[in-house]
Amino acid sequence: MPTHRRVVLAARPSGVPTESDFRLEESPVPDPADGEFLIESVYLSVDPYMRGRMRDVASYAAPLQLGEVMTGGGVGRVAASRNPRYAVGDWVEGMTGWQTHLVTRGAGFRKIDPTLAPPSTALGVLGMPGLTAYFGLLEVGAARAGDTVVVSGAAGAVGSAVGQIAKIAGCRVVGIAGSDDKVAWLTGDLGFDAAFNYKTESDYRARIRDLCPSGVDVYFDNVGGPISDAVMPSLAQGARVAVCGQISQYNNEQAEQGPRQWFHLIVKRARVEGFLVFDFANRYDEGRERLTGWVRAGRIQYREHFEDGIERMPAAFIGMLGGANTGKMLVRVRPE
Ligand code: NAP
Ligand code: FER
Repeated sequence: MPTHRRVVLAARPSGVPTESDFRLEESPVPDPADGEFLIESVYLSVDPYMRGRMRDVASYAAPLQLGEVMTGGGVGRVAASRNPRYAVGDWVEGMTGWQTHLVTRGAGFRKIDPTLAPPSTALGVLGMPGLTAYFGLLEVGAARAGDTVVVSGAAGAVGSAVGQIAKIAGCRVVGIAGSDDKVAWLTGDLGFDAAFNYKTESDYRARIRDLCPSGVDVYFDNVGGPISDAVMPSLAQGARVAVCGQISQYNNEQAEQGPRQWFHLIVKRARVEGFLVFDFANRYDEGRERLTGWVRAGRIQYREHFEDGIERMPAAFIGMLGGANTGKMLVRVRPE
């Protein structure tokens, strides 16, 4: 008998989350009622935003309650259906939560075509992170041919796509990431013009200045903190800072001081703009189509880091927050 297994929020973390903040629960697999279908999860996503959902602070969604299934996107297959629009075997993507099974009427789910690309990519380069890179770079950052683009968190799901889209757009690209292997991937395989390891570099500011002699036209910020402070003095005239994420701050219980390097915004007539990928929801089809074309043509490469088994969700999430992933961090719940 298959069992429905799910990971719930057991305690609100203080600082870096630990395994004891999560709990694995089991119950019988539910049956779909009329109009519903049953999804068997195959890949589940762990994403930085989930750290925010664990706090007792309202945002675009109400905070998770203790005992609730962790929020998250997933890809799976229809295992039973009483909904005429979904047939057994269909691949679907949507907000499954951290669980092996889900019964739904289909709201927020879409079918994916496994012949276009591996289904797991619907959570990474062809999913929310890829769309974030596409719209954040081209719309918010307004990257244009000839621009110098700096991206932090460069070897992650969003950052690795940002750099490659920027190359396609004719930009010069500099990445900042947390290991020599990540840097080697960016410059050796993905076509970044330069990259450095912030964990072994003592003077970020000088390094960025050296790598961007004509200044930074677009800074795609995934991390915030000291890395972002160090980019500001190198902004070019009319620069755009697209604030996508601030992961260096997500485990802080007390907000850090800053940002304080904003005098440079005056001198450089620069614009800083935060955004959420959801702002572009009415253009997702366009974004997915272009990303799919680039991936299929080999112009965008991607990597996935897989952990195996629903019980590895907390470890995958904690690992991702600490930089264990190159590319997109995913959990494989069952074989395809
Ligand atoms: P990811 O980059 O695949 O994984 C997170 C990475 O963050 C880790 O691999 C780690 O790599 C890096 N990191 C962790 N702590 C850090 C620190 N103190 N300083 C610098 N880097 C640190 O995750 P993702 O899903 O692509 O998300 C990247 C960023 O985009 C996050 O900030 C996320 O919140 C944001 N995001 C925003 C939106 C939106 O709509 N605005 C949507 C999706 C994602 P290193 O080894 O390099 O440290
Ligand atoms: C993210 C960081 C923050 C993200 C969403 C948010 C989708 C939104 C937070 C909020 O509205 O409180 O990486 O990805």
